[in-house]
Amino acid sequence: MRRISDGCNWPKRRRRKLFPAVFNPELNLSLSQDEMALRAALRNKCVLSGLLSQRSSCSSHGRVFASPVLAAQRRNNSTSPKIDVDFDQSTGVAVMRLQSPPVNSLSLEFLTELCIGVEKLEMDKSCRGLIITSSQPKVFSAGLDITEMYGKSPERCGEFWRAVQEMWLKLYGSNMITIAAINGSSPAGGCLMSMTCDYRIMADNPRYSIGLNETQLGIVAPFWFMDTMKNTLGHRTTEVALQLGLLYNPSEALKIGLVDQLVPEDQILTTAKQTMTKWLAIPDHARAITKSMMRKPTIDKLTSNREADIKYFVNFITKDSIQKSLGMYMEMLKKRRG
Ligand code: CO8
Repeated sequence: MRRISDGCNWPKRRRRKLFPAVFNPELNLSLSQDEMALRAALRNKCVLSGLLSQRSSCSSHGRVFASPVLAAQRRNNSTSPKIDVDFDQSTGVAVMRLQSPPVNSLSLEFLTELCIGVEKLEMDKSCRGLIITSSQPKVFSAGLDITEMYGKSPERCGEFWRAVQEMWLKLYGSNMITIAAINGSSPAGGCLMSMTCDYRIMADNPRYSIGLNETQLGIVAPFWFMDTMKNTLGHRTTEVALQLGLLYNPSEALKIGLVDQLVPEDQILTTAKQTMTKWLAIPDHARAITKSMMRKPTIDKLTSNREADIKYFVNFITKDSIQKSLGMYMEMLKKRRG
């Protein structure tokens, strides 16, 4: 294995694989000074990869501590184009707002910002809780950006899928208390993101829906999407939900345990903060170890099959028949709008 000269034990090739968008100058992401600083630190010190390795090796020991360089940088609340993070030092709770119009669909760029945002909070030992919500009206997240999976090269599809995996690994494996304040529809990848959280509060509006609807697009939810749902709902309910690609309204979602609580939309954030206070009363160390023990087998299953999962995704998504299904689905979305 080739070693790099900046003191990091990870070879450069591995770092690129773990967080490719950071190393891809062609993506031309618009970054805040904070992200630029993080990326610079990343290049120089291999902080993120180091953390990723630390977290996977010591996730059962509670929180991960940051380097002093980054600790100084992250004191400022970060605001990036697609996510807005408001960290309240006095409570130790951050509110992350997804703000990628029109529907918070998860593009490679968005996923990269999201991962950086979560990573920064994860590294801050004063941040104990994260509430994820949406700034977009009526939509929490429309799931994966379909345009990232349609008509793209296998290389680009692979890079996109790695970022999807990274988002899931970061959120499902987070040491922080995570609460999804679902203030709009949350299909597919949006539902997955919600399910990574420790607690889900949804706005009680019958127009909103949540679920893994992949089969309706002619695609198959990967095993780790399925596992996350199984861990939330149990095997039987998941089997029916996935085969039929069901989207549930808030009452139905509450009934099957896909969300934990329904509240009027204007109370969603207050309720999330109140719930967070209850969770914060539990000693962090004990709670985080418990969470890690519950989730580790599911996380390990993906981490040990990551490359195979990417290969499978790329082969699957680039098939003519699947591309045709996605094309038709996108047309249907547009027509529905018209
Ligand atoms: N990706 C890209 N664009 C999207 C997406 C999306 N997921 N969802 C909506 N859009 C676009 C629409 O096409 C529309 O574009 P335009 O303005 O150009 O016409 C615009 O966003 C606004 O959409 P709507 O008018 O439909 O907005 P509404 O507020 O009426 O509805 C919804 C919002 C409910 C979110 C609705 O847009 C919707 O149902 N979207 C589709 C959601 C969906 O099916 N997502 C599935 C994505 S696939 C996924 O997440 C997991 C894939 C796993 C792959 C595994 C393979 C092995």
